[in-house]
Amino acid sequence: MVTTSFKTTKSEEIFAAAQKLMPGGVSSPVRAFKSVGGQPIVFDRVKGAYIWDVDDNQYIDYVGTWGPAICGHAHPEVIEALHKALEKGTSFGAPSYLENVLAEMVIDAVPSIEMVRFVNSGTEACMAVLRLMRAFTGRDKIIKFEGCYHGHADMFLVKAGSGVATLGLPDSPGVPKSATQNTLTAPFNDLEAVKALFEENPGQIAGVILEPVVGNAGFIPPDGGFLEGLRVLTKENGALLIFDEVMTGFRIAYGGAQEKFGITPDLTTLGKIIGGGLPVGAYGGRRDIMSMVAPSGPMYQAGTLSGNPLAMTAGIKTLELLQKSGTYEYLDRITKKLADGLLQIAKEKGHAVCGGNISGMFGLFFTSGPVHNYEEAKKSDLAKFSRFHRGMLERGIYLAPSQFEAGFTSVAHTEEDIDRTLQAAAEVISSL
Ligand code: HOZ
Repeated sequence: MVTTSFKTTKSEEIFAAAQKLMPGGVSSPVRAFKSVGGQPIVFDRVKGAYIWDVDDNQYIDYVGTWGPAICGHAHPEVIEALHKALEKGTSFGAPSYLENVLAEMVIDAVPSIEMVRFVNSGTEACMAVLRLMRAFTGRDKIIKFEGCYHGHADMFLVKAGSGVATLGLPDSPGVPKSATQNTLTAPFNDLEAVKALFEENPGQIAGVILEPVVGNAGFIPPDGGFLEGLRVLTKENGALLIFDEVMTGFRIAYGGAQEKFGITPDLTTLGKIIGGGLPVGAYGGRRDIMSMVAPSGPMYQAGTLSGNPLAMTAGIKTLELLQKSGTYEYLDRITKKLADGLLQIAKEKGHAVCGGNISGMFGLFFTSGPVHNYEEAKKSDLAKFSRFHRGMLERGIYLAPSQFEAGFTSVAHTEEDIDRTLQAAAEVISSL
């Protein structure tokens, strides 16, 4: 049932003003609702599994600030820890003990990480790891996968996912050819294509970088044998394997995709959850590779706010909360109930759909699928997705405003939240 109280008057006013002040009225493109259409929502506050807009509409939130809110928004223990940390100041620009604590937690959790460097975003982590893989191997070329998104640095804006996919943009103007001439691409889940690239570029490829579970082209899991195959191919060719676990790290398992699938890359990038909702990123990996990073070694990378005490504090508390037994089993259970439920409802109503979940990450495509890569994801009926998105929004369910973004649950989502979501989906899907 559409809530009669669904009004967006204040959102409209604020967004209209925002458009005169900021490009597209936003600080990051996808949230402008361009691909789904309709009035973007301007938010006021968050708590647990819920988010409220400036018109006081309440939504069950499956964006979770794009992943970090895995314990639920504004968890009281995170807020309390932040209050205490705030008393000591907001930035040191110098070493703090908090960095040791979070570094140790990350190293203990993530199989590939023996040393870690904190930065301020996933984009920054991926930029640094690119330089590092080139510095370590003395090679310039890299392989990335179509639809994978590794932040907005020039070298990665080739067949990129997330906002680039959402807006259907060609590779961005302003990126010189020289910046991307060493970026080779292959379809996700296509080992033969990767093999061919290695054969065509012998001794020239520094590394292969991927989201081990794609979240930036919608939700696309790896086929059986794909990650294993990449591990073998990179080793055979003297190249590094890099998992971009900005989304999957601490989400699909405490130790990320590498723990879940038992494949250990050489380097890993992280972000989102390890900052507990504050801006953060990190990259880490084998000690011999990380020792190349300045000031240990010659590969330069730096940041004024890196290791920020507030971000470290929120990250530490969030990881502590995730260590509670049953966390990932719970996430898996409720997210599976949601993903399976959406599929079942849509199929019963005769729609071509596919999708799934791994622990607290999920997705649904409006195509019969299965979807193994970005080309197949693009076959999804985007107009139908837009109508689905709007219908859900009007019923108090906030989904990512793009077919090409994964959904996220949190431990704060209850069975009742999932039931309410499925009830709303049944109404919306009937009317699509
Ligand atoms: N690139 C992020 C999602 N994959 C953030 C999008 C946004 O904040 O608009």
